[in-house]
Amino acid sequence: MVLAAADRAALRALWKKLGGNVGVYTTEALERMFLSFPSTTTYFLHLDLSPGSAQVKAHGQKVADALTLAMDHLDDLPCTLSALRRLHAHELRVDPTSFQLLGHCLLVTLARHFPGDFSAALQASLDRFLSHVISALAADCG
Ligand code: HNI
Repeated sequence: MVLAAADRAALRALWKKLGGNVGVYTTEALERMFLSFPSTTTYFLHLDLSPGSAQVKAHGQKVADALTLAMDHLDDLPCTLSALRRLHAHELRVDPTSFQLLGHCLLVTLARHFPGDFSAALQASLDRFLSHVISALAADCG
């Protein structure tokens, strides 16, 4: 799967705008996911999930760093994310639906914070990016 040049340009511009705050938004997306879709908390019972939790914030930063890494390796996502794929698929056994829920919550979070930027075209580009990441987290690295 290949992202079109227009998608890449839109995504790079958005990431530039997010700057050092990607972790802030991924943390908010996680908190939103835990509240809106409580079944997803079952993977995180060992963490403090209370509002403002430092553990959720630290986890959000890890997810943010992984997404930024993915953004820098759009042509090689399966190999770039292979260790994370092994972790999520084999050790954590995360349900594929939960990935969709986190992606959805990230879209909603970004739409809330950047309403002026969040055109349907940007939504589509972000959705394609997240679909690629989620597929890579489920696919073998050739
Ligand atoms: Ni996920 C750990 C990235 C979706 C449950 N996850 C990580 C880590 C990264 C990461 C990075 C840290 C790995 C490490 O420490 O070596 N996770 C991502 C990304 C996505 C994602 C990029 C999707 C976009 N993870 C999900 C989903 C769930 C999930 C949808 C479950 C609902 N992840 C976990 C759990 C851990 C985890 C559980 C271990 C947390 C811990 O600290 O013990």
